[in-house]
Amino acid sequence: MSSCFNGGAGWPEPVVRVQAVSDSCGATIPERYVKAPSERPSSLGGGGGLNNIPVVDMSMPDGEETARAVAAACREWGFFQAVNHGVWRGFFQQPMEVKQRYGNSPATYEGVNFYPRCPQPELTLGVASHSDPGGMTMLLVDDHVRGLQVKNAGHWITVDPVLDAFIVNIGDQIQVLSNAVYKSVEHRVTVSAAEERLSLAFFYNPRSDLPLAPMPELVAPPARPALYPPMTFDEYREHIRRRGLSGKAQLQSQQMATAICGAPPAATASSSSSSSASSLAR
Ligand SMILES: O=C(O)CCC(=O)C(=O)O
Repeated sequence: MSSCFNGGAGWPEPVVRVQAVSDSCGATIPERYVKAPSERPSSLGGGGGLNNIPVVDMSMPDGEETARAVAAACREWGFFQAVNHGVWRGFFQQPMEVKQRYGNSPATYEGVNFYPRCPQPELTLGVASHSDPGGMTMLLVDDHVRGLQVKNAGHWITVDPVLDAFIVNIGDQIQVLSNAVYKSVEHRVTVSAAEERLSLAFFYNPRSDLPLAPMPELVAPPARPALYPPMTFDEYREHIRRRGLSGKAQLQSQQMATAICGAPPAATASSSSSSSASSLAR
């Protein structure tokens, strides 16, 4: 991946010395950060710049209704903003030893993204188009600076962040487990000439050595065969590392391999699914 702000060896490893690049940019960005016209922020714009990923109110009294709203968002968008989640109050009221358990959990990975001002934002991206390789991501973003764009029906939708919301998105591993019922959707980040931006990402990932495959209850050939072969998260990350960020190409190539080679053996798929689902739930 190459961009003004996260250049070099390829996500997920952070290779970011972006402030230095930004400080020395002057009025133009270095050639290597200029995106091909089809990848620039203006490409495939649409939706009239609407900011319409679903917003789900987590404080609704009817839990079933909340679950339905989350499920619909995961099916149709792969993204939603969770508001009234009560995480802050609930979290900080916990005893210290409980709070400490949340620090440095091996199942999570936290990243801070900093996007400095950029003199030519129309030519580049802060983060290139990608889907998240893990289970699920929760983002806290600047509520006064836009930048995150989500692909929907072939168009880039700019997210309008709601104050104190978590932006939640499905990653590739949940798309695999759900046999593509829930979507891990392409997203990217634009930069601004006027304002810098910060975001904080919490990545919830499965155990790295457990083969993940579609859950048996979501597989019903011939109408709905298993769309992905079993693969551990380590193997999947290695696959991505070799290919670099490329939108949804990683999962699509797996899907193609399954179509050519046939469905994975049922025993492997079922033996992995229940434990993988619980590890993803962490
Ligand atoms: O900064 C953002 O809004 C999104 C960052 C992102 O896509 C990522 O960290 O994977």
